[in-house]
Amino acid sequence: MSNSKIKSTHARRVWDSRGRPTVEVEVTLNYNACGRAIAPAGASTGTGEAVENRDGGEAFGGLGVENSIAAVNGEIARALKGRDASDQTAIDKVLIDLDGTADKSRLGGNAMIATSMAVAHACAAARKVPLWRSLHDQENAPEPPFLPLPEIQIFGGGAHAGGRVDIQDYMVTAVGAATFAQALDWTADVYRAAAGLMNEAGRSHGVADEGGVWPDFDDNEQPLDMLVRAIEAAGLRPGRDMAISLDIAASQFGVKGRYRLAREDRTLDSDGLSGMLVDWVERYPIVAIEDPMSEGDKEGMVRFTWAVGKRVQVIGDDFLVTSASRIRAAARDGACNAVLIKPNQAGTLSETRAALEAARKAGFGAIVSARSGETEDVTIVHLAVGWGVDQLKVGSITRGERTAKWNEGLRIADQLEGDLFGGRLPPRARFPWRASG
Ligand code: 2PG
Ligand code: MG
Repeated sequence: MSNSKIKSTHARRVWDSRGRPTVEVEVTLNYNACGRAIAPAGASTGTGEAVENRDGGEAFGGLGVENSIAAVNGEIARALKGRDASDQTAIDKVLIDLDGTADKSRLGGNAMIATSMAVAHACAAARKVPLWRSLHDQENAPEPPFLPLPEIQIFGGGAHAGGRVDIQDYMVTAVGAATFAQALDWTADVYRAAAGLMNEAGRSHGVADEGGVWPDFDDNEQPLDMLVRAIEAAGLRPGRDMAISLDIAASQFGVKGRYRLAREDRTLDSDGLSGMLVDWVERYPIVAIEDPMSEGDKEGMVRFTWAVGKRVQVIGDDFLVTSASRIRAAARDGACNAVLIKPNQAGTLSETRAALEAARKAGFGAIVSARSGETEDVTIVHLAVGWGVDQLKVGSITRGERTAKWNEGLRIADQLEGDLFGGRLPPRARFPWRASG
């Protein structure tokens, strides 16, 4: 298609939700169809992630992105000019070859993912369809398309809340909701209830990095009690309507099988941490646990998955870094049963898609996820719908960079026939604990 040839690629510096610079890329095709995307940024990053290109030096505390922008406006723009934007795999291969490193450190994962996503947006614009539809059509994905089940933060923690508690994300997921809109309605009720209860307890001190209520707790378990109380106060049944989901982000407080819970002033070994989490699974309505062990603790992951993998999703984030080969290895080892899919961990859309494919082949659950440093960019919502991914994680239900995504989901729901989880299985049936009865 001549109207899908790339005419120009342009980058500019914009700002993320932490007030840090990031890269926005605009790709324009012949006949002027245009696509735009912004790179997000993590705080709790896995060591195997595509590396961001940050300038260092004085400006913006070393977090400047002038080198990334120069890379896009210079060599990337030259390499993409005249190429067919509808061949995403070929475009991404150009970027990967041009970068020439294993970790994308030369051009920068931030420059590369923003470019890769902008190309997909431009292509959808040329087709005059929303990105989700453009992706869905190319996939030959099953009809009808459906909305993902949200996983939404109520309390932040860990690296997203100055280490106030050790665990990073205390989330809820509306396993009993009939529609995407209802899942958001219920979550908003729980958020309001949780904020109110914290207020009553004199523990209300604003919000954490991803919009969750600030975690003023005495230990790492108190937030779980508070979540159950908030779910009940919202008139919902814990475990049936609304379940709990956790991101332990254990790489943040564990090295070499030693896990330091600073909030509780104690250090656990791998089995000790695993035992604590298994105990929580027994006593709370938990359906998913992400990164229960640190990224290097494969044996711990295997033992934990063996212990509870039939009852909960054991999700690899830092552990798998959206890498198809790591997912295949984890499947062989039995080290997880689900994976977080973050485009900027992989660095290009094609590699993100390949990770999802590997997850599907392995029978893993998949959750498309935002980063803690986000913007108004809504690409991930389109990826989840277009690729037919069951779940979506975007932080909390407050703050513009989060609501941009949830609200885009509501718009897509309106474009689909009926507000739906697609007439597919009720969402709760997708969790192992339901599948195994
Ligand atoms: C995570 C994400 C989102 P970050 O760990 O899953 O919560 O955080 O982007 O900081 O890695
Ligand atoms: Mg995580």
